[in-house]
Amino acid sequence: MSTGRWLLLLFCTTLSLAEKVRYDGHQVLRVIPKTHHEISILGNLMSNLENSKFDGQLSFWREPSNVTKPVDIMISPSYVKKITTYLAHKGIHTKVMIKNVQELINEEQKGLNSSTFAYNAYNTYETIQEWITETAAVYDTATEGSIGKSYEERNIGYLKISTGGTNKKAVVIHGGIHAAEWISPATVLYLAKYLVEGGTDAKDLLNKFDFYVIPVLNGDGYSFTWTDNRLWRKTRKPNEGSPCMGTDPNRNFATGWGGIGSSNEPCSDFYHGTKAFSEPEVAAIRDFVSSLGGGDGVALYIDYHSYSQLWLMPYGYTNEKPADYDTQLAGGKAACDALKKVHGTQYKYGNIYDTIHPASGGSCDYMYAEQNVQFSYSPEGRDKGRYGFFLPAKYIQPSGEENWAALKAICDFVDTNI
Ligand code: 0X9
Ligand code: ZN
Repeated sequence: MSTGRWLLLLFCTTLSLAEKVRYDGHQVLRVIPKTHHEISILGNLMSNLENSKFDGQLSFWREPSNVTKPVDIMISPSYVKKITTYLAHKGIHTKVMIKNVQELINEEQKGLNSSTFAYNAYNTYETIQEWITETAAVYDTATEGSIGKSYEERNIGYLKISTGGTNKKAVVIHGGIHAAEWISPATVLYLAKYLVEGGTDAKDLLNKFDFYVIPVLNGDGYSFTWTDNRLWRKTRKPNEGSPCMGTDPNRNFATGWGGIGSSNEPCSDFYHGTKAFSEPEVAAIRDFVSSLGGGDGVALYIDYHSYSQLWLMPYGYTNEKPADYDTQLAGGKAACDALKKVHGTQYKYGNIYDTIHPASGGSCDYMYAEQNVQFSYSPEGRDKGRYGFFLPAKYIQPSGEENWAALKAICDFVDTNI
């Protein structure tokens, strides 16, 4: 390569690095609150944060909810000492989960290949959409479709996997509603791989259901995590009158919209938007599930997230249990038991409100309560906080394998219980 081209390459690399948000010295601290008093102290920290007192210095990766439920807070270097001292003063113990967030990001970036698709790697929005087209071209059972467009007009593609026949109900699976949760699309792609490759197990499932797999629901946010800010969570639609962009798509559905565990502050990572379905991506999945007939056509809906290793079910907006809770819970147990058999990975299962945190306006609640999909789940994949959102790529395959076992188990369960 000529010196000129080297310099150009160096310039471009430096430029793209310089443009990205960096997290040098940012730490992730875990607090396990022991009392309701401690929860309210953490809650105050969080609302101070939303009132911009800390101006981007703190970010809650796991919000305070119940006693014994871990709270993970990412803190900028200049605030680490202040916050730990403050919490220690209040008698609250903190544990460092991640010493330097940027180091984990650097590790991850080293292994990225943004131009070719691989199941065992993290893939860009573009290569994932190409994968849809190519997979549909290769396999007879697979067809390509779209549920609509994102705010920035990215196509929200899906792969339908079906062996035909009539009266089959649908299973709708999607990843990437939260942009930073990269293991979610990666795992969902693995599930589609098993389905199209059509082993005996896949054939059994395809005799029972048609599958719709949407690898990345929030393509704008996901692309932004590759180009600008690895920790971006929300959509990318600007908010009028605010310098902050985006809405938490998993607070933008109608069920309990605007309630507990969501924020009306556009700068918050849990911002619920101006109204339910204000985000085109959220409206698109609503309309898609409706077009399949809601609960009449869809037997099972799964919205994959990370991290925490939980198999979550309705509700998130209230601590009340749905009428179908016992059956839904038994389905969750079947999924988690099967998942654990593969690599020993333990998931807990239960309603969102008690098992992770109150969350209003979520997909899982909406698909059950409003669209009448009897089995609606939001699993939180690997890990339990060691790597958080930066799960090394070598864990994609095991995550895919164990979630395939979980999918088979939940589909069998749904088939016999619907
Ligand atoms: O808070 C959320 O949206 C989910 N956790 S995450 O860390 N992935 O953001 C949990 C809520 C699960 N689902 C629904 N409320 N639908
Ligand atoms: Zn999520």
